[in-house]
Amino acid sequence: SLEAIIWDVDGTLVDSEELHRAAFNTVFDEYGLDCRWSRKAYSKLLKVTGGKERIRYYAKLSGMEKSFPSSIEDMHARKTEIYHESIRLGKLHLRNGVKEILNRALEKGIRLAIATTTSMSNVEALFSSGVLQSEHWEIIVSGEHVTCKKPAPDVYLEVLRRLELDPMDCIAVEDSENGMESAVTAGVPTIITTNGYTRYQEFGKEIALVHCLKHGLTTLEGLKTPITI
Ligand code: XBP
Ligand code: MG
Repeated sequence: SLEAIIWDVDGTLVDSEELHRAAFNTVFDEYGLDCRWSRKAYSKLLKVTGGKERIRYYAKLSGMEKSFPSSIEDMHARKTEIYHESIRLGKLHLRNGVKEILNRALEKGIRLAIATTTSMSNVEALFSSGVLQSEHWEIIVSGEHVTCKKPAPDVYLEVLRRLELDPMDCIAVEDSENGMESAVTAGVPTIITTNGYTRYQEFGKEIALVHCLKHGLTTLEGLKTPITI
């Protein structure tokens, strides 16, 4: 039986990648760097998970390493501040249908957990702005809690360890190839709900795929065992 739903944050609970992109671009401006991530460029850069890792990868790729600050940590900390400020301004909302699924799950006693690449402080920003309610989330594992970020299975394995559940008694909800690989490698049946950035990624035929969650988790096409919550 379904005991827990494990959620990705970025792109799944909230359509946050445009806000992350804007925060990266603002920090590049503040550092006087002549670079700007377009939507097209960012959709490729999303293959690299984690903001710091993404900046480092780009600096190398663009041959601009020397122009980038020696502390990518500091630069990324500033990006996080900018991102928090935009959340405080009310720029993020739950994706369509998510609220209903969360409420339904809670009514049925299904436990809720988060497995994310982003930082704990970014999850907390969603709590303090009221986008998510902290009391609903039993377990939260973020990028800084594990050695390897997605697509490695570490975040999911840690969530499962803390839930003390078998992966087959859970489902994961993800939006991207990297997220899918992480969850599937940990053995968790996975539902993909795509967004503008991940719509054209390759998920494989065995994966349950929906383009939005507004019909809840009951009507997912392609799910071998329909989930009725
Ligand atoms: C999300 C990410 C994150 C954000 C930026 O991946 O890749 O890196 O884009 O977050 P997923 P930080 O949804 O698969 O967890 O800058 O805080 O790292
Ligand atoms: Mg995601």
